[in-house]
Amino acid sequence: MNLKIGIVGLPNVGKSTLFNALTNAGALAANYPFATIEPNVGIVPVPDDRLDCLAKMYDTDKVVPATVEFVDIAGLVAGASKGEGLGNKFLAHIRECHAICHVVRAFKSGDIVRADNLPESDILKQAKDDIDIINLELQLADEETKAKIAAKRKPDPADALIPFLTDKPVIYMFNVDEAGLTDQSLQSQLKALVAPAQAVFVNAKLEEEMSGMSRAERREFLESYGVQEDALGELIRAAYSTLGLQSFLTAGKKECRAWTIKQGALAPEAAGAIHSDFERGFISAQVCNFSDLQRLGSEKAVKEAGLMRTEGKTYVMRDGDVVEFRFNV
Ligand SMILES: Nc1nc2c(ncn2[C@@H]2O[C@H](COP(=O)(O)OP(=O)(O)O)[C@@H](O)[C@H]2O)c(=O)[nH]1
Ligand SMILES: [Mg+2]
Repeated sequence: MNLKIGIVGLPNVGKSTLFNALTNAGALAANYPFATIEPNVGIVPVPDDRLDCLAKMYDTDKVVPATVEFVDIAGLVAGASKGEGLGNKFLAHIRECHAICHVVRAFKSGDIVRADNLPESDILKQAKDDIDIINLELQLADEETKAKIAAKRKPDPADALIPFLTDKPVIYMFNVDEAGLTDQSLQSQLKALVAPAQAVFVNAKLEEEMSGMSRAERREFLESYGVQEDALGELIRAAYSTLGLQSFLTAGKKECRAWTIKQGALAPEAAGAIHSDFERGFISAQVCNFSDLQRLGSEKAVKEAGLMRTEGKTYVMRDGDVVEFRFNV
């Protein structure tokens, strides 16, 4: 599956800055050309150290990471449903998204005015007000959709399949300033504000400054601010866990590749992520765990250690499984 995430939030919270940083980070992380389909849509490879390791081990010709598509959705302001600002027509773009990344301003800057033009006073209270505005607009957009459906003279069965915005899982991305990055008290209060939804904390300005840096440089740079992972890594981790996703790997001379599947998926379903024929004609899966492969250094060594398994139709896939499927079509 190609994970798709829509970025929403009030104006001037840092959405576009983050969108640019996320797409840039992905391009660098995997040294893989990302596609900007439209100025506000970008496909980003999921950074995965395991793939780099496998690529070396198998002297691979081609590395294919899993991908995430980001959509930067502009135009949401208070009253968007009544046509304020650009209105809410851009929300159509998030109907197809698996999750929403809701960017919330939690930095202080005299230069960058808040959407409501109010002076910055209380980060926590203003973050809550901002979140409520966006969530209300999402709710109103859904009500508008429901009203349109109800107004139809003849019921349309396809309407039952319309995805509502308020049903989408939300990950809150708080755009904090440098102090906020390590302010545990502020972070736990912001977390509590949105629980049980997941919260991640990033500094869009720093993320922007890292454009052009290698992965190692990015790590070092972030560490100097007390940060472990960049915004892309944080967001993807939160999205995988919120959506109950995991990845498995395929490895060989021709190609090393990461695939995204649901947690709890059985082997045939995982095979189906590669090709529907693989699922239909599934016979078995040769499976070992990435950590064994990494520790022992080669597929041969894993086999000799008795750690290569043959699994059948009822095998429950695990994150980091390195798999070769046997199938018959
Ligand atoms: N001080 C500060 N400014 C930021 C930060 N993130 C974004 N900005 C600035 O805020 C302004 C609006 O950012 P933008 O990404 O365009 O916001 P959008 O309207 O949500 O897309 C720009 O001038 C950014 O440089 C941040 O973390 N700290
Ligand atoms: Mg913008």
